[in-house]
Amino acid sequence: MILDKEKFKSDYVRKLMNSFAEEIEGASKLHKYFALGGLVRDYVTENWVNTNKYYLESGEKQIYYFSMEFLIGRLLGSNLLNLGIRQVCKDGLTELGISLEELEEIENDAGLGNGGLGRLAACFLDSMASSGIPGHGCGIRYRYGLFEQKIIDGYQVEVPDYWLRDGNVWEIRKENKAIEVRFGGKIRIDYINNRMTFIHEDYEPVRAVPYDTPVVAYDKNMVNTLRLWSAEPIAWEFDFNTFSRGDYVKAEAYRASVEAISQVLYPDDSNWEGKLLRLKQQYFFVSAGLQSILRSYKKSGLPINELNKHIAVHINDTHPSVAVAELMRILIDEELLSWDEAWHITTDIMAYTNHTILSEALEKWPVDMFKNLLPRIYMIIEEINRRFCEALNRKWPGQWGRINNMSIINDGLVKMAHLAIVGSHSVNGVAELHTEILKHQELSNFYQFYPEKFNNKTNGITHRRWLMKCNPKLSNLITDTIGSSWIKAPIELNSLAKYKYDPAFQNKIASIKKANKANFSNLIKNKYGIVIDPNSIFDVQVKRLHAYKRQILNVLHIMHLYNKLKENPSLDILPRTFFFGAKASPSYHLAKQTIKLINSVATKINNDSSINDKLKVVFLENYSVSLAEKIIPCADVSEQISTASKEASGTGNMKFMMNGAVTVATLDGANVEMKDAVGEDNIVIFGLKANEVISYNKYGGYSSWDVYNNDMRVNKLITQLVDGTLSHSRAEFKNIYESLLMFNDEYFVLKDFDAYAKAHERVDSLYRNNTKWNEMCIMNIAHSGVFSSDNTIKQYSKDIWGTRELKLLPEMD
Ligand code: 26W
Repeated sequence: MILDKEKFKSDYVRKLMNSFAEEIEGASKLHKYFALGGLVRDYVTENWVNTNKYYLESGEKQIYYFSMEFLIGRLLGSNLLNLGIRQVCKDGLTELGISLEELEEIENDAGLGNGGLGRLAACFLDSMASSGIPGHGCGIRYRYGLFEQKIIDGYQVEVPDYWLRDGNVWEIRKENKAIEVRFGGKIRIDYINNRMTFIHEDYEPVRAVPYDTPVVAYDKNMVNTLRLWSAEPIAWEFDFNTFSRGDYVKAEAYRASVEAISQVLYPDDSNWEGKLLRLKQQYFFVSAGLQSILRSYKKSGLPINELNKHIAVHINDTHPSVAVAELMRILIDEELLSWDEAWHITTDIMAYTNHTILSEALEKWPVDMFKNLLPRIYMIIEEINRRFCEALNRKWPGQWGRINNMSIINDGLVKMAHLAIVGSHSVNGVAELHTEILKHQELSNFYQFYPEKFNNKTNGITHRRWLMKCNPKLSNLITDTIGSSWIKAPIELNSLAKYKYDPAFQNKIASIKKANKANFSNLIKNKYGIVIDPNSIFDVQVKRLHAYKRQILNVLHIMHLYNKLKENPSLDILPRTFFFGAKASPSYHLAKQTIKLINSVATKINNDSSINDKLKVVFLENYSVSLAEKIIPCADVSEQISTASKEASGTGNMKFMMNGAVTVATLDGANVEMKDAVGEDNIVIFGLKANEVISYNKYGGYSSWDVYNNDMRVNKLITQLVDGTLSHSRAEFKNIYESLLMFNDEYFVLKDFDAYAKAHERVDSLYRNNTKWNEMCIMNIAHSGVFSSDNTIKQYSKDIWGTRELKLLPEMD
């Protein structure tokens, strides 16, 4: 948008006045932030209204991305960037004596996600809008996001993340768009007008109220919508005179049970109550989302049997897959279509992405729980399954083992991944290797039955947040060097490859990294009191804490470097600072122990002056989107070291690459494609291959005791876990010790140790050659464009959704 500085200044002063009855002099930072956010929102509303109107009137196909998680982070900076008004606002604010950067830091992260899956959903929203695709998000407005992590005595302590405490300037509550969602009760079957009719009785109603957040396109007049649902009790008239005390207690219990639905992201689901709540959450937002889509579709006057021409729904992992049955319910019970018509429309609308092969993420629900909570939906799933099993039996007559294995309902469980596959026309993995593993291992039966459904869509990241916003110096240098066309066509970053050998360009790249590192070092000093050397190699592993991601391999290797330095204090290794950032799921004991291990190693090493500051270890508390934006632009080395075959794709790997880090990687997930893009000279690959891991898992042949007995470095490291070197309590790291030895090292940490140590020796020697290192950084940036989520989303749009990329909205009157 075009905005003049003087106009901005007067708009801003007025907004502050109108919102808080304050002038700049007396206003708090919070109020200054809210005035700015509110003003930016005002600037987008007209386009937002016009976009919605256009979608409604034109019948343009729209895609709804259903996801339990949207890990958005902060919106002020990215909205200013996409609107193209960041500089003018910054200059205007400076003249008013306000620092834009300070205001940006006030915004609470919208942390409505755990990790990659939720962040991918947020990148996709940005890319859909910026590519002109009519696409919206649908999810839950959790009152509490993922917990805030505090590190106390080296342990993770979880604190509730009440991100809405100060209010949320971006969202608009749409009271008039509320929907009723029904739980429990029973189904009575009746014949009305000769049609079998299913009547839902004695159910518990829940009111779903949408909160809409604008999703602003980059340099386009389109604004899409992220709609998050909040659960509230259906209003009831409460009258002390007519209600007895018992009624009051009942009403309060109802209110609490309803509000619990949108209270918190991932309530602990290790018990029945937790599981039930999670299933309730899933049906809640899916039902509200689909009902509201149908309601606005019907407003447009288009016929119901053409729904699939105008609407697509994406199922982000198995969590929202109850959407298949809910859409069937709406089409059959409410729109009175036949089963076959409804099934054709439903499967044409639905598409499913699988994000992990770890079985814990493939949701399964006990039949009893499911039937009681969602009686009509359960009936529909039974019928879908009956027809599906019949079709299987026609293809593979009498192969009961296989049919049972593929059945949606089996072993007393409803298998949501199976429902998603059967009810969608597209099933995709998130990196080439992952999709191959799905096709030939995890889902091979389904692939044989439905080969046409399976396809790959390698993940991506929005280069607007993960380069332009988080690393403005680098972004400006790129534009100064190759022009600005890469911003709209990130693949054109590859023009940078020409400058690979240009010493002047190399120096500029190196000095930007250095400046970023120096800034971050100051931040660390102020926040943690740890002094780090900005000239040391910044070696970073930030991601969820999980055994398969192998933070343990990294920390064991750091201990190994420390052991070497203790043996030989004059050992010639380049100074390194190792950064970790990771949250562990509150009930995941081994993961929490790993955090304590990292912190114990940090304490030991950082306080040992005999190693001359050659090693430093920093655990960054409360890893989040905003912290990622700070650390990624300063990384020299990116650690992507999961056990091959286990990481579906990874997206952090791409963010580091785009900011010019060199990746130490196993051939897992999207690392494989990163290697192909950048060339094997510009990435450091090590370790077992996916097929080797799969083969060990199937046929055996690995014993971690062998490594322990034969490699004395490993032997010493394992011993140090339990001999008091790191903790007064020898039991402190017992579970880690046992997982590596007694349970035969499920993730091949010890097996890959030697290869990993050698990979790091290579890093050390590559870094010594400044010129070579800078060349590698340049090549990584130059070949990262293919991993822009704009590229990914265009493939989804073309191959799966059938949506169009609109250039601009026509001007509306
Ligand atoms: C309790 C069910 C459950 C379990 C795990 C829900 C969610 C998860 C993860 C947080 C899912 C996740 O984030 N998967 C990641 O998805 C990314 C986007 O596709 C991939 O890049 C990562 O490899 C994958 O781990």
